[in-house]
Amino acid sequence: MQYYPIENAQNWQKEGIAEYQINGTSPTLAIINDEIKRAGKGFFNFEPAKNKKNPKLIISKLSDLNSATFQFNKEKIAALGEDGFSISKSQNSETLILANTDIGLLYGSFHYLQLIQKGSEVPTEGIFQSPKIKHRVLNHWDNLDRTVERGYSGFSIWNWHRLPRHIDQQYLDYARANASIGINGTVLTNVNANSLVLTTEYLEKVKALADAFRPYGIKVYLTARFSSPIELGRLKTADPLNEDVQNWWKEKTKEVYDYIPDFGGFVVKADSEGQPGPHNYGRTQADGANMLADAIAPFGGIVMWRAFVYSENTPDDRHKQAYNEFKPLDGEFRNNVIVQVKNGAIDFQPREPFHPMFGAMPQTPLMMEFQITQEYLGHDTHLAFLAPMYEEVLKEDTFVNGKGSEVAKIIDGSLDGHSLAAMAGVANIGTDRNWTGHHFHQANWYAYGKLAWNPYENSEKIADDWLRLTFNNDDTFITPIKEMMLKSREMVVNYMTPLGLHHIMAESHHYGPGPWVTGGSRADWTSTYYHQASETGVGFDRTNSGSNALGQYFENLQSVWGNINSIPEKHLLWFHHVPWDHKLQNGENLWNNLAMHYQKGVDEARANVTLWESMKGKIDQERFEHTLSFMKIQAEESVWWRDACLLYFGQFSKMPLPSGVEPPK
Ligand code: GCW
Repeated sequence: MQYYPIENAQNWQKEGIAEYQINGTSPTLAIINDEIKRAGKGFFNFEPAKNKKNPKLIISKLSDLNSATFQFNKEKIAALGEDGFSISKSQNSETLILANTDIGLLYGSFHYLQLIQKGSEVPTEGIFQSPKIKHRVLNHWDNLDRTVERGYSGFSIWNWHRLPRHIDQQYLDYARANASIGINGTVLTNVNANSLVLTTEYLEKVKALADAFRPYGIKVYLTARFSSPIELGRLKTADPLNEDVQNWWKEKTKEVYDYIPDFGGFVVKADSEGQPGPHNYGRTQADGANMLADAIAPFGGIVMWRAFVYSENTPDDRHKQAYNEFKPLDGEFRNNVIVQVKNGAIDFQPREPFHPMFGAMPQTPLMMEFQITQEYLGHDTHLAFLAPMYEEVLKEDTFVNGKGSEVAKIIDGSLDGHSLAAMAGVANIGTDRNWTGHHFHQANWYAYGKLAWNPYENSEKIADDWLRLTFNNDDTFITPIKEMMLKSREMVVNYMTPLGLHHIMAESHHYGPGPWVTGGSRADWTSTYYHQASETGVGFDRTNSGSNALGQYFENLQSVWGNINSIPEKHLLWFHHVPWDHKLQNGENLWNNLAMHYQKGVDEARANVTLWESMKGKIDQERFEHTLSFMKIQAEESVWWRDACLLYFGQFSKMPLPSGVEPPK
């Protein structure tokens, strides 16, 4: 989107945007026009000419094109639906960007400009794309005072004080960035919600944002605090079965739609970490969700009801709680409710097995919630390219309908025939000049968008494209740095939580190591709960000799994961309590393996610094230096993680460090 200059451009690249035609007029088409002008200036330092006699680029909705003049596959394009587009060559070798809607054209135009930047020609068979997931949303955990929960890149970009009258350029840049990767929804507010956002004063502000985002195809959503009828409506209760409460939500929803006729819907976190919810009234999650669903249904909105429900009153393994609560409700939700499930059962760890709810509720559409912000992966300073983590989960086979029942098929609705499909990513952006703190964390925002559009996309392609669009097209830079990106998440797993360890981060802020943390007010808010280290071994027994969380998965997985010798080692300590001297596949015992993983993570973080230093001169000085300083922080802190964890666990294993592992200082 920077449209940096293209050196040694080929003719097709220049001619591709030199003269163009856009059929029709609308705010969205005006944005496309603006992008083409920007691209011409940026790529080639010229001004593309519009509506010349024989334009080489034609951008048009099907309904605005004279099919007698051009040959194209009408049915195929019509089948691409609302957001899809095609890019192809006409018989006279014009490039045609065609779609059924203006938003489809916007996506197609961005795609085309990205091809030009990367130097990739439109293939002769053309490009036909449409998103596999209808609602592709960012979740901002942004508070109204502009702090951001688990946000590490400055403050919230929503300047509520200046809204509604001032529309900051940053909002438009944000909308451009999202549209360029297919994101079509934004939940403006934190799931730990403040009911104030539903007041008339705030709705005016929300409307201003919605108006600004509309031409970019981005719908606005809000988090709804369950107790709002009490806080705003002065009712005595928020019981979802109470008629006054139901009416209050109906009225409120109508008001929201008066301001924002295409409002997307509500996102709700209830009965979790102190948030109010239907439990307060002895009601179920379905009762709560359906009440809102009924209020919003007449306007075409949806309810994204989060499954991140766990409570101190349930002494059972936290892993099991959401499944236990939601599975019995399968089939009880209204058809405009989608249940929003985190990728894993605990909480956005560097690695988790997929959430057992995927596959367990065939009658209910389930959406994926990924975290883009790196709450548990070193915040903004540690480089971790997250596409491989997202891809790993999406590709996991749940076996619900036998082999081939991957999580991605549940999310896109294809496995159970649901048309309501969505994906949410907890945003990592803020007021930092580069949006995301670490320059490379822009890649995670990008990757999220790409996987929401197509959950079958692969990480390698995402990294390759992102690097080429962001830095340059120089393979001596792209090849090694792409490899570095692709390995970076595993590197973080190695120096933080190898072999299935989890939630051993320091208390509250979750940044550094804290496997010793016992001081939380709740058993499940301590680290020792999750690793269970003792002289007998380490790991959480979730097999049938322990909590049997494993019983929530399908048969094939129960038998493979239930066996200490056949479970993939990456999940070993998640499901098993393993003796220190137990031999793993490489013939070394558990302790040695643990130590070697930690050392590997450190070695890789250090090697990244050296590699990056060798890239000096290949990209601009500013981003080079910024990234280098963050990588040095990461390398130093990987040592901190290794030393802390090995010193801590070593008290239990009482074994010496294997050769090749540096002793802690
Ligand atoms: O990951 C945990 C975070 C909380 C967050 C919660 C959630 C918004 O530590 O900060 O609250 O998850 O997802 O609701």
